[in-house]
Amino acid sequence: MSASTSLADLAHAEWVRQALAEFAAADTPAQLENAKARFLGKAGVVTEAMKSLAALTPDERKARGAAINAAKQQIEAALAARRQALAESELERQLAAEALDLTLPGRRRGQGTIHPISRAAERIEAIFASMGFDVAEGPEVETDWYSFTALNNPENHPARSMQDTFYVDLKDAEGRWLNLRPHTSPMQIRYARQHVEAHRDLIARGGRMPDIRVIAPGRTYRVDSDATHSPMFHQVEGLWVGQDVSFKDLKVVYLEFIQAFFETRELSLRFRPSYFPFTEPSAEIDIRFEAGPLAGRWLEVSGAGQVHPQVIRNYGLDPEQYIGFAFGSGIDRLAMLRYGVNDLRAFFEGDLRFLAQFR
Ligand code: 2NL
Repeated sequence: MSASTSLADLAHAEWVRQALAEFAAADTPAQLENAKARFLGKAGVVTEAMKSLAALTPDERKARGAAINAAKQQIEAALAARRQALAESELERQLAAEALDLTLPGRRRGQGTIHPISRAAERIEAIFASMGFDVAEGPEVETDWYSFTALNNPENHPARSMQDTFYVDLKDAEGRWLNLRPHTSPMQIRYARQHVEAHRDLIARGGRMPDIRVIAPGRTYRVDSDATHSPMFHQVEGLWVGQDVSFKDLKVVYLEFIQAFFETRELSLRFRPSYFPFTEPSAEIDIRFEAGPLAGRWLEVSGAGQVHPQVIRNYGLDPEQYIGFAFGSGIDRLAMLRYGVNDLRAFFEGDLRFLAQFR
């Protein structure tokens, strides 16, 4: 090996040492690429040395070329190692910056609640079910016969007028406009007629038909809108028909219901004479809390009465043999009293600040 070759080897070792030092000093990918250019770029030390090989003899070129290549490979290896080290530390930095705080509570989806009117209705259904009443639900769009005629409303009764009842632009088989039911009584009529039909043979043989005991809760509609009336409201009607039921049964059932609904025995009932076309005699039912924030005032909560003989006939029964008692209460009003709500409209505006209070 010639003397010049060993000297050149020394220079190559020095390039490698220098390149390693500059790569190590580079803190960013950009600085590293600049350092790389000084050694491996177009005008870099290594590239220039390669170009200078052309002037050498074949032997010198072979020896020198091998030495340059060896140095170039070491520099490239060092460059690759430093690139990877910088990439890894950049990843570490990013991971640290974007770290998740796993101790933070998760974002929960807001939980829905049962609407207070639905809650009141469910409570009413459970209470009457516990006293042996069936729950009947049915159409909100009704025929004239079920909403009015079957309930003994005279042909000219104001309830039938467009000032009081919503009509639908469709006619029934008798050519009369369909209505949005102004009470849930039509469902009581449907239920009673089905019950009678189901026991037709028994009744014809003079047998004893099982009593009709049913409540009909649901949406009802009247042309009315202010702080205490909504054009859509909720009603529950109750009906008990049998061969030996009496006004006493109505009183006992209603007292039991209202005390269970308000969860207090410190509650009295008062029946005041009234008038409805479908009951005779008829009464308004008032309640009075004997304790609590509402104590002392009589509050009207229901209409009631003995089912009119004509309505008994419309069930398909003989009013000489069957007697019935019925009541109708506003669910919205009961819910207002139960939950301390003073404006009926709050139930129907869909404001979550109001509704979320009923969790
Ligand atoms: C009221 C009055 C009442 C009835 C509803 C009824 C149902 C049938 C037969 C007889 Cl099928 N009566 N229901 C009876 C009396 C009063 O409601 O002002 N409710 C808020």
